[in-house]
Amino acid sequence: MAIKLFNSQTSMFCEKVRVVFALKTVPYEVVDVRADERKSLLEYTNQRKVPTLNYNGECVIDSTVISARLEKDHPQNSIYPEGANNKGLCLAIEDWSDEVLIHANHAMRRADTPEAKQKAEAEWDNHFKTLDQMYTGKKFLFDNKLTIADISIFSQLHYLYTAVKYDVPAQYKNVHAFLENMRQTLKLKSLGDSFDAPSL
Ligand SMILES: N[C@@H](CCC(=O)N[C@@H](CS)C(=O)NCC(=O)O)C(=O)O
Repeated sequence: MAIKLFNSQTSMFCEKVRVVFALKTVPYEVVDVRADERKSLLEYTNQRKVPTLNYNGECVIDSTVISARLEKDHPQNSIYPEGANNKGLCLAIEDWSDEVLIHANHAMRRADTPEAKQKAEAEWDNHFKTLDQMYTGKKFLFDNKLTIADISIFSQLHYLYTAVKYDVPAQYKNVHAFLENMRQTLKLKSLGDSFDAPSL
């Protein structure tokens, strides 16, 4: 049996999962859902969301569930920090990033009037302030070790940069430093590239 990832190269949640696969060096096949307008995904799962995994015959949906499942079966290079307190905090930040930053990304992408753009910028500005404080003096959030919290945050910021084409304002120096750290960690030639390496 093989592992198949129903993937869209531009989806931030798919990028999150591709990074986890690479960290753990777990091989997988890619099904590009854009190639057949999600027909094979719909046939397999009766729903449209990616990332979806055919995990040796078992259907696993949602980037958080997929990441947790990969961690359970492939514990090498853990995506979580040490200790129950930090793990709980890490999961909460993963969820915040996936549910809250995505909202800001959608708002910015869909902003089609100056008022909507201003509102979306204000929403992101709040999040940049939070992120800039979170990354003060830190390469990564937990013990300077890359975790799923950093990966989730990066995938949203990366989408903002690549797909929404919005630059993080220069004043948020810690956010810029984090993006550069992640670019180097993921061995991306430029921040404009999407991540799809098989290992790290
Ligand atoms: N919470 C889900 C979100 C997945 C999601 O929203 N995927 C988007 C692509 S970024 C999608 O496939 N949307 C298509 C649709 O809803 O029809 C996760 O973490 O995987």
